[in-house]
Amino acid sequence: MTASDWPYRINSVFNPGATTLPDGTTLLLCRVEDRRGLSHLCAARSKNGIDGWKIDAQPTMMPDPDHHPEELWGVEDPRITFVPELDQYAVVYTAFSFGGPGVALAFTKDFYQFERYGLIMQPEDKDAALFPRRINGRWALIHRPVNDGKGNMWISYSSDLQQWGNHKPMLEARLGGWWDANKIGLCAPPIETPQGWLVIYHGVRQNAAGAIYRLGLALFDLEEPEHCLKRGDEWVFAPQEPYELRGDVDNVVFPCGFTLAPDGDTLNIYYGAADTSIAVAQASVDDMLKWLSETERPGFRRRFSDH
Ligand code: BMA
Repeated sequence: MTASDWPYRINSVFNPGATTLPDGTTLLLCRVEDRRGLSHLCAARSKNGIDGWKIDAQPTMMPDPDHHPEELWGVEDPRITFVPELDQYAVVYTAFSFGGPGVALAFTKDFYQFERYGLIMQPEDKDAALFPRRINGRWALIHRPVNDGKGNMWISYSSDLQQWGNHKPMLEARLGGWWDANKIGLCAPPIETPQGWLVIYHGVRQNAAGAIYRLGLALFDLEEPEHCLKRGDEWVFAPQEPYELRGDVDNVVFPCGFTLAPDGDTLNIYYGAADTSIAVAQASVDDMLKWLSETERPGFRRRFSDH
């Protein structure tokens, strides 16, 4: 999808959250940038997840700065997690205002009405998603605070979804010339597999021309997700097609969501391409797990950036 598909005038559409509705419909909650430069969220629905998208006639979730000043400059990059215990979808998104980007949480049953919980992680923090179930009795959230220009993935825990603590580093950016040096962040919400939580993350590589956003894989312990079991050395997906290489921000592939087919293996990964359009790529969970087992260097210290 591109801006020209939209029923109202916009600049660009990218970085959608994704989920499958009970009737099998694929729902994307798209980040839409208007022609002031500010973002809101808009839902698009498709029977097959590939084409025939029906886009809401108006913005689905606008920033609400009167009640939520943290949304003054927009709401961005939603990650959707269906939470069976609550029978609702959690939408974790970036709220942007004076302090910078922060992590906000809302719940919805239908993607028409949203109940906002407000900011749950103060700026500068983003790239966050809720786990679909409690882990050892507590809710868990992956997020990416930034300190001194370095961005690592952290995990935090809560018993009520409002107060968050027990903050632990989960995955650190590597250093130097690595594709995932200095700044990484979660892409889509973690995928539960029998071997662990499979996480697609992005690495931001700065170079003379700007930055390249590429994707890598890591696997985390099911009951202690701050513990990294495997981390791939190489990226698995990078800007390559013209629409990924050129746009409002060149060289960006940025997924915020996936759907899992009834076969339990095939993922449709929805991503923003060059901050300008929405694209989809297919992958197999099995293949990704196999790849992680094959590419790992033995004896590699996974979490800390000492290599
Ligand atoms: C990140 C986020 C994304 C965006 C990417 C590339 O920091 O703001 O929304 O797609 O930069 O501009």
